[in-house]
Order: sequence, then structure tokens, then C-alpha cells
Amino acid sequence: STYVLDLNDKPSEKCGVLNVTKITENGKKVRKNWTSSWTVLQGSSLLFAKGQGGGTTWFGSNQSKPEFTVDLRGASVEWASKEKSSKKHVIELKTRQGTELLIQSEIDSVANDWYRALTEAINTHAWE
Ligand code: I3S
Repeated sequence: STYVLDLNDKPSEKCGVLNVTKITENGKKVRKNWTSSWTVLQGSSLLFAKGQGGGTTWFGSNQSKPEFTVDLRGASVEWASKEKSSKKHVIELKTRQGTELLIQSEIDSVANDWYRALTEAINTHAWE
């Protein structure tokens, strides 16, 4: 197989629609609430806005702020175990602040791209 390196692909700036839920907040377990969310990776920040119509407008139009922002500095990602979720392609993201999120896409390649981009962003900003 051939791997083609795309020089225009900047993993530190990426956006798309993902399914997201918090599972832990400030070290405390919270109830899952899966929502479709417009997700933006920008440097060491991961931003979530509500999905479903208009999800893409907030960023360009500056009309509404992200619903939730995650600081990736000192965070970690791994593929979630089956105990964490019955869904496929689930990424588990743990922040230094003690928030744990599950991030999922039904599309294998989409989940893989986000896994790679998040890992790269975390590595890039690890020592800030
Ligand atoms: O880890 P859990 O509790 O099995 O997570 C499931 C629940 O959150 C469920 O909602 P209820 O609070 O009504 O039971 C969700 O509908 C499921 O999607 C959650 O599990 P998955 O395996 O999809 O992450």
C-alpha cells in the first residue's frame, strides 16, 4: 500500500461533525448525553458547538460562542474500551482538568483522522 503525505493537511486545524458526550467532569462521573456537535480543533483548543442546522454558522459569522471548549495541553487520547461505550470508533479524551469525553463517528476514516489530529495537537502543545 502507498501512503501519500498531503502537505496541505494541517491536523492542528480541523473541523467537522462528531458525536460527543462528557463522562466525567472535574473528576466526577456524569451521565452520558450523546449529542451531535460541530467540532473545531484549533491549536491546543478543541471547541464544540451545537450541531443540527446552523452548526457551521457560528464560526464564520461570530454569532454564537462555542458551547464547550477543551484545553488539550496535557490531555491524552486513546481508543475507548467496549466497557466505555457500545458504539464503534469511540475516542476517549482525558483532560488535565479531570474532564473525560467520548468522541465518536460512525465513519471509520473520520474517527481515525480525528484520533490522529488530536494526538498530534496534544504532542505539539504538551509543554506549553
Ligand atoms: O454507559 P451507558 O450508561 O450504557 O451509556 C448509555 C446510556 O447513556 C444511554 O442513555 P440512558 O441514560 O437513557 O440509559 C444512551 O442512550 C447510550 O447511548 C449510552 O451508551 P453508549 O454505549 O451508546 O455509549
